[in-house]
Amino acid sequence: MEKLTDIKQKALKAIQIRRDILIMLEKAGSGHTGGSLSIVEILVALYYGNMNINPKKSNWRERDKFILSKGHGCPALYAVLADIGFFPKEELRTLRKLGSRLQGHPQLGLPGIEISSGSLGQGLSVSIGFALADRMDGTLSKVYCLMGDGETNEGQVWEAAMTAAHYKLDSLCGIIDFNKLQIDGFCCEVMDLGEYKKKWETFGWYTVEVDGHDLNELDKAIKETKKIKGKPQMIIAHTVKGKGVSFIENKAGWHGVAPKPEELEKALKELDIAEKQLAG
Ligand SMILES: Cc1ncc(C[n+]2csc(CCOP(=O)(O)OP(=O)(O)O)c2C)c(N)n1
Repeated sequence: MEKLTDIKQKALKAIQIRRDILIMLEKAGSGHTGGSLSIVEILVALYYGNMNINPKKSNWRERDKFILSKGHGCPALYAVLADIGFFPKEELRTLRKLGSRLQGHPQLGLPGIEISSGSLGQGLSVSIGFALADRMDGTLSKVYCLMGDGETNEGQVWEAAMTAAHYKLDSLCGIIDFNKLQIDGFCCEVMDLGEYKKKWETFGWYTVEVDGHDLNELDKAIKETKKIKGKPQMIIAHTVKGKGVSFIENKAGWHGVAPKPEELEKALKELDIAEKQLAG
């Protein structure tokens, strides 16, 4: 499996993943653009070097698990899973089509997908289940759960937060895509999250804050959290919704809208420029 150590290679990979996301969303004619683009670097940092997985044995017991609790961001996950060989890349073109394994929210049955998700607030609880099962089996694997900041308005998240700390689940690492927006506005206006880092700390979690588009910072945080004993960990990743495409960035209106053909063309041009600049 492709393991990227060089930061430039990873940054180029992130551009390629953004391209795949936009192309598949435009083809589908619907879907979640903003919240897919914001999680690209988080996924690249996890999947291309930090997770112990084998695309040829997706149900291998000792694998690290990744739970996309903010299931609507799945175009990003599909692009990564296809790129590393969990399923053929051509399948990306079937996003949201009748009978496709790539539905608008992740469904069990697609290799690499651990749970069906999309009903927000549930992923952390399921992740606790995975982590407890691993502990009972004596399996030394890590469970990663990616949530949206808006998603953490759900009360179930905080029940799970208490539970994970109570059971000292140090194999569990949560990641928040802290893009400050949710479905129809800024999180601070819809339901203010307050002193967010302190909240997780008070709930008994080891907490680290990073720039969620900085691949070095993400890599460092993921490696740091692997060493923590006796506590679950939370990586609060500050991100920009719609990251990478100027006219999509930081706009609530791009939450659940796919690019139209002319918007796709414009977006791909921006990514081409970014790629050329990076390649030097
Ligand atoms: C239980 C539940 N309530 C409502 C929704 C509808 N919904 C889909 S995405 C979303 C906003 C989530 O915001 P956030 O977690 O910040 O996601 P992001 O901004 O990263 O896309 C909402 C309310 C849902 N999927 N599940």
